[in-house]
Amino acid sequence: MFDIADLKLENLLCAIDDEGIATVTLNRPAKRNALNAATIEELVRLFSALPGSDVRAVVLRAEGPHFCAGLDLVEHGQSERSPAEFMRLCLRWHEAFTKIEYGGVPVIAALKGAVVGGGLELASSVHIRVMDETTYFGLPEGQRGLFTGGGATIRVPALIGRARMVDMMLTGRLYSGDEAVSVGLAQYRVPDSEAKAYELARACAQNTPLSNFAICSAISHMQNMSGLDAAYAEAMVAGIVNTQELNIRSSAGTDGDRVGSLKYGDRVEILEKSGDWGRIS
Ligand code: 1HE
Repeated sequence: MFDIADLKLENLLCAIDDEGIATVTLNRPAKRNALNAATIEELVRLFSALPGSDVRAVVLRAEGPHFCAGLDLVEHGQSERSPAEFMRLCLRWHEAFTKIEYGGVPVIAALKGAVVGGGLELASSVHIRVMDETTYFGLPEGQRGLFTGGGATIRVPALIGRARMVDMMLTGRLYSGDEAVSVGLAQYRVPDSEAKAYELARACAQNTPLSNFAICSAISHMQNMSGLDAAYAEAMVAGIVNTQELNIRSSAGTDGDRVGSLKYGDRVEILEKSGDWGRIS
């Protein structure tokens, strides 16, 4: 396991429990967790390190009542960035969010309050979004004379479609409540988004790391490919994942209680994982 202290985090917190669940906290509540350049660099460092560690799932949460207010507008205003400087900053945002989406470790966001602008760009890079009653989503860039720079043009239409994103940016439309779930901005809406995020993280952590790696990287990669290339890549990934050796009790063969290795096609009734018994099919 890597040493979190080596990452020297100031705007994020990270803690890893005995089950391999990492809690990553956006920790600038006084600034509504606005993303300054330093926070982006910390996200890059942290999400570069987590996939190679023993971490099995990540809960991304925030201090304070709001998940994330997007780009740090104060820093942006004071920095007087040139076009080239802001372009390079956006590339660092892409680096951070690509690490999250393609890292191969399930990341579940516990959302609350404002998930706006770059906050929505961050949220849309995770694998599962859980919202509570206070959560709302917006892209206020259009009203502020800005444009998205952290991947919204790629990830948000993938969630809700191009027309809804254009509407959000042109008119400042916000989504909340059941509507946010029905359009695809969140997969779950519950009273306590953190409790649900941990429940989901523990469930994901029961899967084999190799399956999770494929689910949390290959599916995204395949969206970038032609259908023909994606089919080829899927076969390659399945070749690796579906022939992995598992510690299982299989009903295949004559010995229904056998503890042994799973081969693709075996009918598996129970799988021993972290001391619990779960059913897979
Ligand atoms: C900030 C930021 C910020 C708050 N950058 N400092 N994002 C936005 O357009 C959203 C801007 N923020 C808001 O709309 C509101 O702050 C919230 C709805 C998120 C929260 O409202 P509220 O009433 O709880 O807080 P507040 O009083 O507005 O702000 C509290 C403090 O947070 C205050 O600092 P203080 O030192 O005066 O106490 C605010 O300045 C600070 N704060 N939001 C910096 N965003 C790669 S391109 C991405 C492009 C974008 O993301 S555009 C969207 C930008």
